[in-house]
Amino acid sequence: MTERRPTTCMRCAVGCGYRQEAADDDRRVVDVSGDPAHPATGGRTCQRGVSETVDPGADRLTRPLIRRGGSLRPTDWDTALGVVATRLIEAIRESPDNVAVLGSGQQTNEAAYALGKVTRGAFGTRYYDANTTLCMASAVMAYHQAFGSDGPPPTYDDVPAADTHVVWGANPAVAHPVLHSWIENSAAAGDGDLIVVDPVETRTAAAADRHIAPEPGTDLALARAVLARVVERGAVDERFVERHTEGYAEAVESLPAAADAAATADVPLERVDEIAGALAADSLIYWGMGVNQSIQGTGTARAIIDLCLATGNMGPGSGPFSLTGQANSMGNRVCASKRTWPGHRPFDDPDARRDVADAWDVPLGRLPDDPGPGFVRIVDELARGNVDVCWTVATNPAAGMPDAGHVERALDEAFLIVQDAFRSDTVAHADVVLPAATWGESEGTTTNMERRVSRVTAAADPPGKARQDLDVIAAIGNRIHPGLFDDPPLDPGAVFDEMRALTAGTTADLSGISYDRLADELAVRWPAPSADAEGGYRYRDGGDWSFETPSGRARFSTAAHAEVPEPVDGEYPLTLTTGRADGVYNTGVRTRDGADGAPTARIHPETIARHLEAFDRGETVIASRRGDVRVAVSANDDVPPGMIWLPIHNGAINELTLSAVDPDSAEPNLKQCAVRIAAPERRGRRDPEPVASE
Ligand SMILES: Nc1nc2c(c(=O)[nH]1)N[C@H]1C(S)=C(S)[C@@H](COP(=O)(O)OP(=O)(O)OC[C@H]3O[C@@H](n4cnc5c(=O)[nH]c(N)nc54)[C@H](O)[C@@H]3O)O[C@H]1N2
Ligand SMILES: Nc1nc2c(c(=O)[nH]1)N[C@H]1C(S)=C(S)[C@@H](COP(=O)(O)OP(=O)(O)OC[C@H]3O[C@@H](n4cnc5c(=O)[nH]c(N)nc54)[C@H](O)[C@@H]3O)O[C@H]1N2
Ligand code: SF4
Ligand SMILES: [Mo]
Repeated sequence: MTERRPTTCMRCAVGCGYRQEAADDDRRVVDVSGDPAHPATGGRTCQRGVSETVDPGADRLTRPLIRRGGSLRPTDWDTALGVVATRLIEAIRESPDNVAVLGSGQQTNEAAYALGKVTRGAFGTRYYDANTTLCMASAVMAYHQAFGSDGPPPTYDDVPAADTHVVWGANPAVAHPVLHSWIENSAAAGDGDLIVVDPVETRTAAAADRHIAPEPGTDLALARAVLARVVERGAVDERFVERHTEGYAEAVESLPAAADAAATADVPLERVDEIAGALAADSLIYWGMGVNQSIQGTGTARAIIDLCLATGNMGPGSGPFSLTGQANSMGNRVCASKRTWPGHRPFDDPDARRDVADAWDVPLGRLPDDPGPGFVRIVDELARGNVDVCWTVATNPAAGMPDAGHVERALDEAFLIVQDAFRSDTVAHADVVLPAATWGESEGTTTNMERRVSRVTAAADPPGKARQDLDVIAAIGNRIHPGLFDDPPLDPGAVFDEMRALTAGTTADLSGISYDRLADELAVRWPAPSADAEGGYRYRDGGDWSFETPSGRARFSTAAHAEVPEPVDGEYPLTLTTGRADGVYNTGVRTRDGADGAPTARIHPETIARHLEAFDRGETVIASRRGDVRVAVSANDDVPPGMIWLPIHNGAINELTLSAVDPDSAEPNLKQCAVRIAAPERRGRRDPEPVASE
């Protein structure tokens, strides 16, 4: 056995510190345990994180593959990269926007930074985005609009210090178990209060002091009703509002009558008052995909921020705290993102553009002028035949995106390069497959949801010919723009140094964080402008508030509730929602065991009773305007009548969902669409493609 090396769990953005151990003989990770020395999590872990890290399971990609004569066949790296480079060069010659790149919040900071450098600096395409737009973009946009900068103000230190915990459209008992245990402990202490806002009685809701169940897609109305009651009850922190905010009068002016807004959300006014009353204590409001994944995601997240501003719930033990999902979504936004340059530098700032072009040693004119239309609309460009080559890295759009049938057709329109560790649904559409290393096999850093940068280390060798993402990205980058990187294999520490230098002096300053410092301290929060600085609660310079807006004040908002993009009607009378289950991760690439395994829909017994003719031996078909999926049924009264709940962890689910996006954040409305149930009559879905023997 080798010594235990510190690393970080890459399964969710809680970012638990691990120690991992590999067997000497075959260099596999054999054991992982919580690292008691880790400053963020102190040794805590959850079962899913540990088991997925030790045994990633599923079908690993071990050799590059190339499509010949209609099937994917093994090839060597030189051939695969040669073909990739030729296709990219031909495409870019016509126009940089002839290439699309889809990245991920599951890459290390180093790989994400390198991918941004290649796509923006070597290709110059505007069609670049990461799957974080399917996930946290609405929260990011709301922070940006309200505070002038991305990322939540509070940190984990504030959880034990808060009295009221409002969990809005999130299910941390399942999705962020370690954080959930801190929330529960804090709420259980003294006079603490845990309030959950979710149409479904989730495990988090069942464990709460109060569960408030709005009509799906009415959260903005509910948040406005709460603010209206806060104002009417005279519970506004006028001193904070007066000194540190702007737009309060307009916000109040724009408020609906509390009773009307409560009725829209189908929540009794007394329950609205319970939330308003609880906010008088030090309160954290956490939120998740039930808020973000909506055409009103940004507006709702801002309404939640407004509640914190109005009640003076800013500062230690309080504030708005979005629950980031993927392990490194936060890092992806700092290192390379659709809207910003490294360090959250504004996309259209001429100085930022010059600094970035200089640092990358690429012509300024090559940097795209506009940040592109976002993940979902990029794929629409593929569907229209406007993009010749698409490269996906650590994302599975054929399954993870809304209206997946349309996405699969779009992916077939382009020459598709898939860089993945596992045989994902997207691999079936690939022209070239680049096999990547994954957890325990890659070196780098990741950034958790409280902005803490932590090391990710390799204890094991990747299987077969798989290579670390960073090396694959650099190899492609150097073929398009020679000298963009050192020759692979790269030193991730040097890439991190290049990236952190570019963040110096920005709002997301990582310049004081180095691999040496991480070896000593294990994890450090940004902003860290020097080797002994570490970020804490944001926007509080020496105790005084200074937000990153032009006025230095936080901004109130005025958005008003609008109907969901696809309301139920006579033809499609039920609302479909999709969410996380225990022990299963996102599109479920690693947990399908090769079986056809129909997903299980949770449906209220009353709804089942009303549609009995549609059930056949415990199965039914859920149909939307875009597709239909055969499902097993579990009668479940945690789900309200009129709603169908499906787990997201099956490639078929998104055949049903809707590609409408929030106009501000470009995040899709994944949480509500209209469906009906019909008697089973199966429509085939593409099975995983057999691969010629390796
Ligand atoms: N076990 C597990 N953990 C995970 C993941 C996983 O796949 N599996 N994925 C990770 C990732 S990438 C992410 S982004 C996070 C996501 O973490 P969460 O945001 O907690 O996850 P979800 O289950 O997608 O959605 C949260 C809740 O939104 C509710 N909801 C649906 N519609 C509405 C609505 O109209 N209003 C309100 N208020 N709520 C609504 C759902 O009922 C659900 O309980 O989880 C991370 N952790
Ligand atoms: N209906 C519905 N759809 C949803 C959601 C929902 O709530 N409802 N949630 C959305 C959210 S929040 C998210 S984050 C997205 C996620 O959407 P996707 O990104 O499409 O889904 P994942 O399953 O996370 O895909 C990650 C891919 O990365 C691969 N991978 C893992 N590790 C590595 C690695 O180290 N290197 C490389 N190269 N590849 C690796 C995995 O094998 C997998 O194929 O799904 C979105 N889709
Ligand atoms: S809570 Fe998240 S980061 Fe922590 S061990 Fe579980 S999956 Fe990993
Ligand atoms: Mo996510």
